[in-house]
Parts: sequence; structure tokens; C-alpha cells
Amino acid sequence: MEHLLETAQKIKSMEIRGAGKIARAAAAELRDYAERLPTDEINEFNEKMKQAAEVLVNTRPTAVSLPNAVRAVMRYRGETVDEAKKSIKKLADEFIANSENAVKSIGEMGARRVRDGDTIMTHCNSAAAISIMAEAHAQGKDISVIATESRPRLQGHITIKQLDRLGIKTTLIVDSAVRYFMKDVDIVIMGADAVTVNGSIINKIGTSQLALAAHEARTNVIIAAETYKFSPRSILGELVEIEERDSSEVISREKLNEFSNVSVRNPAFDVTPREYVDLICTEVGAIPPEMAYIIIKDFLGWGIEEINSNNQKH
Ligand code: RUB
Repeated sequence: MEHLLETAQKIKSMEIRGAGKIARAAAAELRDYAERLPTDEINEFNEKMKQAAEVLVNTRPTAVSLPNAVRAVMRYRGETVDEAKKSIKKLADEFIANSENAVKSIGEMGARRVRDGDTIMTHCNSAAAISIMAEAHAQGKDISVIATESRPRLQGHITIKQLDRLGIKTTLIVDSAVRYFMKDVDIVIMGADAVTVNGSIINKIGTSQLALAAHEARTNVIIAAETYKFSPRSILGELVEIEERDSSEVISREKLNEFSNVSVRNPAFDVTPREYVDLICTEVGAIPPEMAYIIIKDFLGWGIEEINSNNQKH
């Protein structure tokens, strides 16, 4: 359990972060955990796997990719521990490979929407969104990017580092400057932690503000999201839980203690309504947000009964 708890801690503390990476890390951890389990008794093995799955799912509440990845691996079958381990390995490896391919396909599809000379605005750090920018740049399109800092955890610094390595001209701005610069922007490209059945996008706090500014300026907003970021449980009417993180990410405890009447709120994500989103780029096609239901029903491969009987969140 020790290694599994370490991985869980890395996800909690955001050493491993970003919805896609979290999902792949969880799938890999379940596979390796199963491999290490010493028992030959299948019931005990299954029980231990269930506990491990629960530990991983409970690390961060918002990225639906996490329970979806865990679910994909926990569909394993086996009469014996050996069979179960083989099945888990196959499912986890498949999930990871599909996920990596999905990010690549999204890049290829999304790059078609980027024109030569475009200025792109992005928020936070999304591998799927960056895949689009990287592909457009690789195709020889002369693009530049405006990247927000993404307070409080400054994931924008990861983004500018990655774009710089790719040789893409990038401008770093503070989050509150998005509307100021919107007039210079041709297209907004961001990622998602979750997409609900009504086409709402859950992504890093500030995403909805940026989308609102883009909507006002009639600038297109593209969301890059693999199908495993769509929330099956939203079909049942459930809302995606928005993670609220510690106040120390915003202001030091010491500073906060100087005040008597001040509290801090630190939601990590917000919800962008579908009206502000032009297109969601998934690996199975670029869709209008109104079509989220089809992705959940036809591509995620979950039956309603299965969703209903699953007690895990999302
Ligand atoms: C990351 C974030 C990213 C999405 C998509 O939040 O909001 O935009 O997870 O990322 P955090 P990707 O840093 O809190 O995990 O496309 O890499 O899956």
C-alpha cells in the first residue's frame, strides 16, 4: 500500500496534476499495485483492489478522468489472482495508450481550427490544449500564445515553459488581464477536468471568466477534452464537485492570522456554461457542447445501469 499512498499523496499535493496525467497515473498505480499484491486468494485480492481504487478516487474530487480511469481498470475479470492481474495490466495499459493517443488526435483535429498568424489565449496548463498549439506550430503556422499565470498555483508557468521549448512565441499575463487582451486574441483554447451531459465545462478557476470575455468579444472558445473527461454520473443529474483547496495557497497562514475578520475561499475550478463554448475537441471528433450526451452514451461505453449501480463519485 505504501507506493499507492505515495501516488495518492502526489495527486493530492498536485505534484501529479492535470486531468489526463492524474488519470494515467491512477491507472498505472492500480496495475503496479495489483502486480505487487502478495495474495493468491482471489476474494482477498478483489477486496484489496477495491480499497486501492477508493484511495485513488478520493484524492481529488473534480477531474472526472480519475474515476473514469479507475473504473476502466476495475472492470477486470479473473477466476484466479493470476488471471485478474493479467486482465488489470491489459486494461490499464490500454487506458494509458488510448489516453496518450487521444491527446495526439485532439492536437491534429484542433490544429485545423488554428490559422496562420493566429494569437491564441490559454489558461492554466492543459496537455490537450497544448497538443493543439504544438501541432499547429509543427504544421508551420505562425502562431503566438497569450498564457495566464493561473493563480494561485501558477500552472501558467508550466505552460510558458512547454511553449518556449516548442519555440512558440508566448506572452505571460496576470489572470485579471484576460479582458484587456481579448481584442488581440483570435481563438481561445483551454482544457477540461470534466464535461457534463449538458455541455458545461469544468476547468481551472478563471476559465468561465475568460470564456465570458471571449463571448463578449465574439472570439471562439475551443475546449480540448478526451472522452474520459465526460461525466457519466451527470446523466443521473449529479453535479460535479468543485474542489476547494487550502487557504495557504492564496495567503500565508501567518499573514492571515493577522486579521480577525478575514476568511479565504479557494475554489480550484469553475463551471463554464455551454453557451460560451463553440467546440469541444475530443479524440472521436470535434463536437458542439450540446452533443456531450452522445459521447457519454455511445463512446464511454457505460450502460445506465452500470452508472446507476456505481457508488463512486461522478
Ligand atoms: C488543471 C486544469 C487543466 C485540466 C486539463 O488543474 O484545470 O486545464 O486538468 O488538463 P490542476 P489536461 O492543475 O488543478 O490539476 O489537458 O492536461 O488533462
